[in-house]
Amino acid sequence: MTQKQAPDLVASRELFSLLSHVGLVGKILAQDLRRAGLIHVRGTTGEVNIQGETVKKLDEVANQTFLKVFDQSGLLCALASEEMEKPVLFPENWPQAKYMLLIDPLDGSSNTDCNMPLGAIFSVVKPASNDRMPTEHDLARKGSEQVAAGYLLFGASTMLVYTVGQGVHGFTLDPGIGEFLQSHELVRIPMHGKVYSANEGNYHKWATGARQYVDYLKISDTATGRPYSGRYSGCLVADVHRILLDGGIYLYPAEQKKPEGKLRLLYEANPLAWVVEQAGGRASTGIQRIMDVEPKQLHQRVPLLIGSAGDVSDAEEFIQGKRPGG
Ligand code: FDP
Repeated sequence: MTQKQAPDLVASRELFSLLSHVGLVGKILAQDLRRAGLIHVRGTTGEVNIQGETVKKLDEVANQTFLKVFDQSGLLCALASEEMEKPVLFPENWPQAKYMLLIDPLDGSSNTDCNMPLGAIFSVVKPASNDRMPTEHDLARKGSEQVAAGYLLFGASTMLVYTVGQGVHGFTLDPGIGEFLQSHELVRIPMHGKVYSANEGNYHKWATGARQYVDYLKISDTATGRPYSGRYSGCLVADVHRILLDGGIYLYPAEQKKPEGKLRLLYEANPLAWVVEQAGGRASTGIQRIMDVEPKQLHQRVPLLIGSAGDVSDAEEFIQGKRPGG
């Protein structure tokens, strides 16, 4: 082994260990979610989180599970969560532990009480400098600086899907042996799909371009495979997972009164953007590549169009007013 290879190998072992710990969180949460109706974890805690959203008991359970698993791991110098105003710093692990984890511990919270799919999203970054223990500011990194990203999907089966920049790999939890086994290798997303996923209840809040794009998807045209089918589960992870495998587009666009959109740049958009790009797709704000957005703060929101490269490009053209009528 050359000197150049040695640190890479150590880094990849640590990353592998970090991903295994995400898998452990997945196993614990899958167990809780399977019994959610029996163990009094449905409903709300009565609190409102930093995002101004009502906290579900399962949001809290998921957040605590990530904290417990990673607190004991020794792998992180910092952990930021969509559910917590401030990140948790682990000075005791510095400087050995160079990774920082950002999580949406439970994605699709409105699905918790009706046995619909849920997810968890993670992004791993490293501090810009090795000279000092990172601060809150160091966690807000561009998506293009991620070193690992992915999600857990709690659906009919539990899946762990991730990238470390060498394609996208999917693992399915075999409940019989309690292990994630590889089920999807080097996933590729088609250039166009047949599905669009959006909360159309917000149609009249969207800007003209987004409305015209969705109108366009509904018009019959054999050459472009329209009309597309609408599919929206209320869980970003589940909707993006379908699109990752079959193609199409998920959009949560800017609204006239909420130009920043709804979804969180660091906890949701960046990690999913990297997964989808690694599979050959695209992710955009409508104006800019998601992974090039310069974050200004941890809980920043961003409009999101994500999925098949051709579909995202079409949507961008409408949103930027480059299509006739768009
Ligand atoms: P939720 O607020 O229920 O956690 O992450 C936010 C998210 O769900 C996504 O999972 C989902 O796609 C979207 O927001 C749902 O929002 P709407 O209810 O506004 O459609």
